[in-house]
Amino acid sequence: MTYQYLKQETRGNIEILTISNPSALNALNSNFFKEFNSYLDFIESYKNVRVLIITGEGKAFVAGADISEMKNMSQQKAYDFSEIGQSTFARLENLKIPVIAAVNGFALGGGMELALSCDFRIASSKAKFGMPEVSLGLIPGYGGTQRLSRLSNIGNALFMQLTGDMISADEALRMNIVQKVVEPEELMEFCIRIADIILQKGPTAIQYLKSTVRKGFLADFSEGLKIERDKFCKLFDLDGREGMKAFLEKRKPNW
Ligand code: CO8
Repeated sequence: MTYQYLKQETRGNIEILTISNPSALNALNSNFFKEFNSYLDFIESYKNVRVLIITGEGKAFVAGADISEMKNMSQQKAYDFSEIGQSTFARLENLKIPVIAAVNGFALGGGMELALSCDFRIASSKAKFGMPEVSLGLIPGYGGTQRLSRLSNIGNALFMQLTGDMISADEALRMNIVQKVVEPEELMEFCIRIADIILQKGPTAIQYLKSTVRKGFLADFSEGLKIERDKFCKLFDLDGREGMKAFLEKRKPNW
């Protein structure tokens, strides 16, 4: 399938998705969300894809929602635009497979919210993060008010969102917003290396791990433990049997 705002590359079991609208710093408009949802349909149905990496073309990861599209929106249209973004990013967050944000440049507003919806973030040392909505007289509308405080802490979330200031990749690392900072030219290869490590693990275990952590994070602690033991025991009839046998036989598992 060909897209206007997305570039797709498959490397074995790894998918690299590049958001591509560089003349507007990859700003997210309504058509982007239509395309992205049909791309997610593809990812959900194409079982060969086991890790997804998302990046942006040019100097931005994504510089936010498209301000030129939003400027004349009615309240109802803005509500709908927020809902589309929220549901799309929730869908991304809940994909069965791990999703890595390869943050190459500006990740602002809706772009930072997109990065926050991925499972973890690897940043180029040139990346900049920010939630500048208040500078436009707005607040974040794609989940940023909720995800950032859960991921980092409430002080960091309020600091970033009340000032609207941009922070460097190193500051984002200190705030637990990103997991690693690498040189720009190493960003994609580094993400692929991480994806390759994940591909060596039990494929069902990886999916169970992701859903257990994600569901448990939103549940209370004892419910989280229940989710964990339900998934844990199922793996004894799935990847776990072969993984443990292979360890004892001193060979690679054959999953
Ligand atoms: N929307 C539309 N166009 C954009 C956006 C954007 N978010 N960001 C950049 N562009 C465009 C610029 O207008 C410019 O277009 P043109 O060449 O036609 O003038 C082009 O991209 C290049 O940008 P700059 O010339 O500004 O590039 P600089 O390197 O000088 O500056 C910045 C880069 C600092 C990233 C600057 O472009 C900037 O501040 N961008 C806006 C960032 C921003 O405010 N983002 C938040 C948007 S609001 C949001 O994301 C809310 C999400 C929730 C929505 C809920 C639904 C209702």
